[in-house]
Amino acid sequence: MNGNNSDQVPIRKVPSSERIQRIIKEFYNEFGCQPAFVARVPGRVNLIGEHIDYCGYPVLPMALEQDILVAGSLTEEHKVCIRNANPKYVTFELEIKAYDDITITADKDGKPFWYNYVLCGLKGALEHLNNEFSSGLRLYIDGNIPPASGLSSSSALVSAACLAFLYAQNATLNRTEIASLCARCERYIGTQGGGMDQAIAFLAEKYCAQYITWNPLKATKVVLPEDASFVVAHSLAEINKAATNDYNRRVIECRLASKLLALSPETNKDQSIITLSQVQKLLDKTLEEMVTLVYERLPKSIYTKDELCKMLEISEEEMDKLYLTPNTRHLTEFKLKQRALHVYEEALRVEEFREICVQSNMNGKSNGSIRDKTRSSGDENEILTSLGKLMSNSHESLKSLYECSHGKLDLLVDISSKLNVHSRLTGAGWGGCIVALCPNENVKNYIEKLENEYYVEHCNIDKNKAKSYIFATTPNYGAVIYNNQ
Ligand code: ADP
Ligand code: NG1
Repeated sequence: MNGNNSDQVPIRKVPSSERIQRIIKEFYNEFGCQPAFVARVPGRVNLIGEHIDYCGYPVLPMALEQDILVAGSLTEEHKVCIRNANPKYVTFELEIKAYDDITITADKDGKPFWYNYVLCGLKGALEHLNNEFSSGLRLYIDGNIPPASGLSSSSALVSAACLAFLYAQNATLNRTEIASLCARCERYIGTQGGGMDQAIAFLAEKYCAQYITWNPLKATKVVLPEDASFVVAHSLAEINKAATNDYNRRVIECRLASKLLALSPETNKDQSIITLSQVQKLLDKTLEEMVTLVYERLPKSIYTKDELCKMLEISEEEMDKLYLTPNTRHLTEFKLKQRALHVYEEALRVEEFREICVQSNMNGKSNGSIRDKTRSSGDENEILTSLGKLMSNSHESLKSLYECSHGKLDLLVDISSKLNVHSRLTGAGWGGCIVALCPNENVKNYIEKLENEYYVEHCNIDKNKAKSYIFATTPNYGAVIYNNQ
């Protein structure tokens, strides 16, 4: 990984920022030697396109300033020593031989131990290296992405660990390859994620969001309207995705919906069709036509496992093996119509959102471009309102069709709406954060009002503390290695 090629993870001189200097100092205090490098992987906020990456549809995230830093140094012992700057995360050490030997376990409540995310990254790296590695690693981790909040703290951790190990072994890997590798290896934690988080972590660029497409993985810049600010606000409800089956349940409901939609004499035995985008391609229909097809072919609100087996002409064992995950095999009822409708309609919203940004950019009214003096503030308002409405519709769909919202997220969205600001839950949901689209000139006022009306009045939180749960953000850089050598 030499980092000189633009396809590769960049390698930069160690910056003098307070946080980097602190991790270097703490690493020394902990291990008695200097780190050889620091890997940095950012969190992300998804602007639109929720729960559709694993269905094969494009998403539109941007990287945050908040990140996971991993300082590392090589050791001759074939061992990995993992420490965290935050004392609530326990120390862990592991002898490394082969990826097969790395097992990922959960605590007694079914929640993965924090270091398991690091182990996922190491396991992926070892797999990529075919177990050929020359040294062990000391790792010291410091993160400031709010955990379990839909801002992708877990993927940043997995990706930073994988990147650190590969870099330490001098592996060559471009950014798309490592993003795909990290998406695959995070699944060892038990959730069948789609790859959005790892893709934006490695492919993000400053000043623009990315339109991410799959097979092959590709990121295309989306310049956001200059007068738009994106504000992230935490609902104060946390949820660890891997500790419940809520996420995987949605993944498999989408798989089963794909199977039923594809049911026709020529396709029903085609076991390779498991995503809603594959069915769309197979049937050669538009997204709008797919919405109509969902109403025709998936009329029921609930499908039982028995009837699905009959319709798909498979046994229960085959169904378990082909489509379900260990934590969804016991389920007996599935919602297919609601999930498929959300996916096709959300995919349409992503296309519209991107198109509006592209148009607004072409008309010379965006970041980095020369201002078009002929554009009126009325035009600007119209653009932001159109984008905002797509975000509000996305939230409504996630709440009612996908059922992945939370009362606290809905309250934040409602308060925002009363303040004339459109917003939506971001990330997996069931807690975590909203992202709001706010005209630049209203940001201060919006944040101030949300602090009072949500955090102080509703959550009984001190005004100063409230400030730490809400922030305006702009698109940031992707992963980087810092090394002075
Ligand atoms: P997210 O939406 O933030 O990715 P997840 O539920 O997938 O949420 O993962 C959150 C988990 O990731 C935390 O419970 C913790 O185990 C781990 N994690 C996140 N940030 C850190 C950190 N800075 N240090 C250690 N572990 C972390
Ligand atoms: P977060 O919010 O980071 O847990 C998860 C998935 C994404 C995507 C979103 C919903 C993982 C690692 N991430 O993100 O792939 O499906 O939910 O859009 O599973």
